[in-house]
Amino acid sequence: MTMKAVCVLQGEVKGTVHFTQNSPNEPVKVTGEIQGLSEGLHGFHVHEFGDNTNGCTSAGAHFNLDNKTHGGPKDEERHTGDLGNVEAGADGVAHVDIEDKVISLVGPRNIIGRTLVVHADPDDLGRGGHELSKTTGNAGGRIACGVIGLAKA
Ligand SMILES: [Cu+2]
Ligand SMILES: [Zn+2]
Repeated sequence: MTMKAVCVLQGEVKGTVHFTQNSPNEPVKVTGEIQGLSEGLHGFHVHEFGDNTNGCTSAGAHFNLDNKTHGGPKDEERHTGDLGNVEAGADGVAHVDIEDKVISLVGPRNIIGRTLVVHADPDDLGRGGHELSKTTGNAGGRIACGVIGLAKA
């Protein structure tokens, strides 16, 4: 049974991101477009709470089911919600096209009801040597976010 979810990102930049998972054991496909970004890489994560009452801040830390340290999406040691970066071109548009095996749309790794966040700066994937590298990737401010909701399959 295919599951689908969607997130409308709002803030300093705008975008729409779609999530599709064909079965619970298959990766989640993350696709979409974000507009208004500065050229280059921007940290892209699922944060733990679907709470935007105080803007993107109330979404809390990175969704981290297994109590791991921050990393890149291909790393063994990563937060559940660590999706790495999106990359905007000179036109400020990032075309999102990610497949991830750690997040899910069902079960304990379910991201539905949590918040997707886009950051001002690149996520250093835990390797930057900054004091924040191992918690946030030193990705800077939260320039847009949105709650991930169930979509029509
Ligand atoms: Cu984040
Ligand atoms: Zn993280």
